[in-house]
Amino acid sequence: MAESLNDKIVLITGASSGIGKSCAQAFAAEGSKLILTARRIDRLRNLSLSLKEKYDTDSIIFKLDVMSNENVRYFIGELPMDWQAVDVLINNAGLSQGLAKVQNGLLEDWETMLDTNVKGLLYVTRAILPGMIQRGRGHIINIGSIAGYQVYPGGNVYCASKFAVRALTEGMQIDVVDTPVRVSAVSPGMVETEFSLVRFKWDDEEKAANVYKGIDALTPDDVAEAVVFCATRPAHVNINELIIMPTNQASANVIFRRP
Ligand code: NDP
Ligand code: 8X3
Repeated sequence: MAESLNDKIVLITGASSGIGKSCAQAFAAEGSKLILTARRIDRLRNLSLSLKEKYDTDSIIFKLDVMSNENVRYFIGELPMDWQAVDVLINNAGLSQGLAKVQNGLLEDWETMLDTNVKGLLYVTRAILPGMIQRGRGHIINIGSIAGYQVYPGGNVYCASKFAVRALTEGMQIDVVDTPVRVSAVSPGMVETEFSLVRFKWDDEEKAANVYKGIDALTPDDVAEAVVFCATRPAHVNINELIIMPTNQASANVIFRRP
């Protein structure tokens, strides 16, 4: 029987935008209780209010920078008692910075990507997973990427970080194989969000918009639907990995664009 998400506690990192925000909306529609985290707290406040209005969702918001383990530990310590038994963790916070070749790359961009996409995911998981194992229930859903399967020009370090997310997903599946806890990865191709604006550091809106030119990219809602699908499988079923692409994208490097 499909798992109900009603009243489940769902923790989302990077809920202030894009896929994380859409996940918040999709899980709210399923009746879940939400822990919404990101650095831009104002956005979370607005999201929380709108979910209350639309779905009568109970949610709490936290300013959380996943790059800092100190910040993650503080956040965990601040969680109210009745919000501590997280049922679903969506490790979504992530970003790319630049498209430079390695020989021209900026060290601070590499560090931001690796600290967020890899170490941040690990910090949050390390804080939440032991409780799931102890309670004998829980589901971790990592947002990977097609960039975790194939490398594209200029993708070097971002792709490496998403290859790492894939390896960590597999590693965690091995680590919890003797427990009822599930670990899944949802790995999208091109999704139209703030991702490209962030990649170009909010400096070049036209360049960011061109990434999605001539193709019907995935929407963040498409991805959220896939995440809900993973989370609602019966308890004995785990979706190990789910790759979801726009119809006109065959791989990280093969994209058909309308002229
Ligand atoms: P957005 O830029 O729209 O959203 C990224 C989210 O991550 C924001 O909410 C941002 O919140 C949060 N975030 C970034 N850095 C940190 C940090 N240090 N601590 C906490 N939160 C952080 O992009 P997407 O929705 O597209 O990206 C979400 C995930 O999906 C990422 O992991 C990305 O790699 C992945 N992905 C995206 C694809 C795409 O084409 N868009 C395709 C495949 C995967 P804030 O800035 O407020 O902290
Ligand atoms: C983000 C999508 O376009 O960099 O993971 O492969 S892309």
